[in-house]
Amino acid sequence: MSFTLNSARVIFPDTQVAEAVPETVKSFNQLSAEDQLALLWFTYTEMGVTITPAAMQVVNMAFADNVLTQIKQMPALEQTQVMCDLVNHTDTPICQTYSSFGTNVKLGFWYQLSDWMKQGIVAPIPVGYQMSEKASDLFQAMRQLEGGQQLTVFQDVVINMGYAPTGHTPKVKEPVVPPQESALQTKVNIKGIKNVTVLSYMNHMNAFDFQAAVALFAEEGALKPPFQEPIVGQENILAYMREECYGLKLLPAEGISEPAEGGFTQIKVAGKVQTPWFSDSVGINLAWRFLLNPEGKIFFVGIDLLASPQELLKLGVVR
Ligand code: 45D
Repeated sequence: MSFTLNSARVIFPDTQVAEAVPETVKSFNQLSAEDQLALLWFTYTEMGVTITPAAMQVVNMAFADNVLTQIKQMPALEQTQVMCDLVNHTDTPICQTYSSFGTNVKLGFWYQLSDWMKQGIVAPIPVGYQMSEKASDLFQAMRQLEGGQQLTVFQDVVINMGYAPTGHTPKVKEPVVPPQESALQTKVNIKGIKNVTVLSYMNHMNAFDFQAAVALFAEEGALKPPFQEPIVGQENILAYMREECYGLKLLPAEGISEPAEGGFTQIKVAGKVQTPWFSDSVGINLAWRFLLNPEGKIFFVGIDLLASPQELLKLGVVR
């Protein structure tokens, strides 16, 4: 018997995933636009970590310049309306443009607005805004989440704002960034793992050498990001990496490797990832679940957000 994508997805079934994230996003989406904006704003300003302004340099903000300038010049009420439209997925030109941005441009867009809100250039959340009871409860729940989980909620919410007509707006094409020069490249050490494919995956990702990382996959290999469906095939994975992975720092710590059916090998690695937005002030606890085919190519890798840091330590015991 050989693996299929469906049977590959469920390797290491005991991995405890941070289900609190999709649950929070779901309750969040049921709130009014005003409540959503206020709740995000209160959580964001309370998090106690600030965005690394240098992160904006790795983002192609030119794509958002027009819209940002437009918003900047609006009267306050209109500015608030634009933000509500984005949350409500209203069909407006700005919402459509927003939907065409890649993840980092969307995050950068809100970062710019938050900066202008602090400076009084863009309408802020009204001081003393009273959230509904539901929103206040969710705010308490958000506060309990680990930093990395809060960030994932933010990212998820921000990605889905705006209006995409047929559910599919053509994405703006961002330029391809060259990999880091080899002199600057670092090599990871993963306790318990000597597998060359897995080590090379981590090293290539950290060097932003996505072409080399994708070459480690089988032709029809798949990569499953947290809370998303798998991305299948080298070409699609490369496009995804170019859009989502620039500036990420993978910090794998420990792993286990064992034989699986049909000459395959399954390897689970736990560790952290840092996003360029917050560099080393937030570590996101993750696991990578690799399934390598008999040729040593990546047939499947699932990336999961872990429920708790304890999951990092349990590795050898629970799988
Ligand atoms: O007024 O190996 C609000 C893969 C609204 C690839 C706002 C991966 C109100 C393979 C929005 C609050 C990618 C899967 C204003 C690994 C309001 C692989 C502003 C994993 C102004 C490891 C809010 C990578 C702002 C992972 C400015 C898991 C919010 C990466 C900004 C995770 C929020 C990255 C930001 C994450 C959030 C990044 C910048 C979770 C960034 C989150």
